[in-house]
Amino acid sequence: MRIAVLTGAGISAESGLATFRAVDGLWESHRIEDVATPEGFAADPALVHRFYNMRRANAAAARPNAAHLALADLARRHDLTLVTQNVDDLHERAGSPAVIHMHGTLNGALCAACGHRWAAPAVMAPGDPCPACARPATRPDIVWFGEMPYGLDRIWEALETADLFAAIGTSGNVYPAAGFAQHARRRGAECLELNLEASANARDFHRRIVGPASRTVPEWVASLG
Ligand code: BV8
Repeated sequence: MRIAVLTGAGISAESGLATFRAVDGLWESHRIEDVATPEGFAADPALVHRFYNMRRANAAAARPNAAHLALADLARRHDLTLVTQNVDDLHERAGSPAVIHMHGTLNGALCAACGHRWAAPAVMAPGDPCPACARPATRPDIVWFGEMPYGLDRIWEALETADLFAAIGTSGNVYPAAGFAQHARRRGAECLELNLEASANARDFHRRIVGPASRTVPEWVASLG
């Protein structure tokens, strides 16, 4: 069976990482949409680096939970494409072999001048020189609002060939990820969401399993055989 899974901040909530909606989209009294944008970075790179340095430290201190581990197990028994909106590395640390980080990663750094990518240091600051071109044009390798998500060709392909699509711990507010269920459903996939409550795109799913991911995801994975 071909399975495509999309995860959001809710799968990492029980690992202690705050979701976006939990902080009602505010951070240091800034709207997330203002901090996580190229304009926000240009306006105040120190603030944006502070935001990501904090999240990088939180992610490093967190541990994968039973939901991350169950998805790593699922990949050993089924043809699984795992897509995450999350920028933490908890899927990898749980043992998932291939993770598509469509919104980038906290552990990645990018040079806006030459496109060079390298492993981000724990703390990044404005003016850090790029290791390749030495220009002070470094930024977190994160996809901000208004920027093109990564891996979309592979994601569309997986959604078009999936027998089963599951969205786990995502509120369905951010596009194009929030359109994935409809895309898969139109091509015949069975669509399921696992969440504490109905998401904003709940109508795109055939079924919903309500509860904390650390319980519902292992149970769901076990039910797939
Ligand atoms: C794009 C990285 C073009 C940053 C993120 C106007 C101007 C410009 C753009 C737009 C616009 N209007 C719309 C857009 C598009 C925009 C968008 O969707 N905006 C929204 C605000 C309306 N999207 C973009 O700009 C994207 N790029 O459109 O490019 C394009 C167009 C078409 C095709 C291709 C390209 C880029 C968006 C990426 C932004 N970057 N992340 C960072 O992380 O700091 S988004 C960020 O927020 C996350 O990555 C994630 O995607 C989103 C948060 O969503 P969730 O993961 O769902 O988290 P949330 O807190 O919302 O929900 C948690 C859920 O978990 C809840 O449902 C809760 O009930 C549940 N939960 C909680 N605990 C548990 C649980 N479930 C189970 N168990 C638990 N224990």
